[in-house]
Amino acid sequence: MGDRIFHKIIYTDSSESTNSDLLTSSYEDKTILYTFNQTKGRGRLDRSWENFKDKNVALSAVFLEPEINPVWLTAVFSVSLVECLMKYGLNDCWIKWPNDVFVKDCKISGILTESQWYNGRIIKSVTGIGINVNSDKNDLISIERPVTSIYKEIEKKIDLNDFIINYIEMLEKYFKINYNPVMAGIKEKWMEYSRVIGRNASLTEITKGSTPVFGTVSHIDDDGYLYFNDGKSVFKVITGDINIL
Ligand code: BT5
Repeated sequence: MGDRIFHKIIYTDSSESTNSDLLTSSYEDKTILYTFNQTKGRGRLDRSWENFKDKNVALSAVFLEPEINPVWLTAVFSVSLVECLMKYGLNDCWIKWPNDVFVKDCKISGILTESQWYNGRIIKSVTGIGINVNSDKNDLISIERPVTSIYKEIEKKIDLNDFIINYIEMLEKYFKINYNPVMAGIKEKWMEYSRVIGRNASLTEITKGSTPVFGTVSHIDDDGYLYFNDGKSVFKVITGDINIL
């Protein structure tokens, strides 16, 4: 099976944001940093990600000069999570393109990939995932949208350290195969778990104040772009908020 992809796995008692830590400090390539106490988690734009101390997981990995399009980092993180959740007995897990994992109608996880560029090249990408593991109804009620946790779904508390080990094993499995997610079948799995292909959907740019366009999703290409047909033309997007109608 060869060497491990993630050479260094670091636990920290607390972090404002594991993504920010990896972005602003010098860590070795493919270091993982995780905590159960993230205090200022970030989503896309200036959205926040709630952690709930010692109940949930925040994990990020750094990729120096990544050999692959960073969109596949997001894809590997989400496919790995869906398969990990299935092992814990959760049914009906799916990926809401491009960066959320859902159980039925509820968000259980969000992923954020951020990159730094120099001279037209990506010198560093950081992918971070927040996963609701043991948070209960009373915690989650503070979030303004339908959300869930593993605990809420299976009514059993999970050992967070075991969960981290299982999740990293899943990441290893998918990153190991030639470090090429397209080759490794990640694209197929991403499409399989993304319930958007062929569906009627609305698509909203993530910039503030934008209005949704309506149409259907045809496919995702090898660069991770989603193709959207609004009835007049087919155009491709790399990010956005998509909602199945
Ligand atoms: C995301 O953004 O969902 C990406 C979240 C990434 C968090 C990880 S944790 C490790 C690493 N370090 C960081 O600082 N960030 C990453 P977005 O698609 O923009 O969604 C953000 C929205 O998700 C918020 O506006 C809330 O509506 C919702 N949300 C916040 N906390 C949540 C939670 N615990 N569970 C479910 N939904 C949540």
